[in-house]
Amino acid sequence: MTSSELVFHTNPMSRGRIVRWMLEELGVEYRTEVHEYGKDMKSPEYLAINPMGKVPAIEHRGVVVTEVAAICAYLADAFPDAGLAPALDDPLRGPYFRWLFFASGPVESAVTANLLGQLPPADKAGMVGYGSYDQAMDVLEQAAASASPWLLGERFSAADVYVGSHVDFGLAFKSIPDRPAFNAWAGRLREREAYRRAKAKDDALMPKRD
Ligand SMILES: N[C@@H](CCC(=O)N[C@@H](CS)C(=O)NCC(=O)O)C(=O)O
Repeated sequence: MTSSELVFHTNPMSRGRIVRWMLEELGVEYRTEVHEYGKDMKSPEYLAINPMGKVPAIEHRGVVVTEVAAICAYLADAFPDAGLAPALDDPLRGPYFRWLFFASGPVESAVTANLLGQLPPADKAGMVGYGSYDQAMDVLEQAAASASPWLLGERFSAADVYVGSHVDFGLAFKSIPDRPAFNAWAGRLREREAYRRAKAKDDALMPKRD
């Protein structure tokens, strides 16, 4: 790997699709390395990149970044010309981080617990980071409803890519409720050129069925 190269570690059936979309929004050059589930992702070589043995991960200028939300935020800052992160002195940086972290923590945890049938008892909402599944979905819906057209207003950002991907996947896999605000925002996101390009590239990497 040359020090300026951007390497994208992924599998087309993974959250790596979110990072692919982010990379396509940035319009930067990158090299894709596909890792198979199982032995490949748990190999010493890959564990040296991501000790979780999970995809996605990126390597950029000798820096490894894992965790989709962190990768999106890192890339937006690393390639400022694309304008996908509010500048340091821009007050929109507040809601930008708020929604990125809200989706990567509370939303992701609530959706997973719900899918696994492991939601905590209602009387424990005060100590659960996402409160309850319904509460997390209601606040996510408020975010979606405020997206006009994007989460930060006129300005499309990495938060649309990351938080919007939770809504997009959630609707597709029925892991979030089917609500008008979710559909309206996801509909706008799916129209984006970069979204379509990323989807086509990952679809082309899917295992062929005979
Ligand atoms: N919190 C991580 C989750 C990454 C993750 O769970 N990736 C899954 C695919 S979507 C994976 O690589 N699973 C393989 C395994 O754990 O063996 C992120 O946001 O990047």
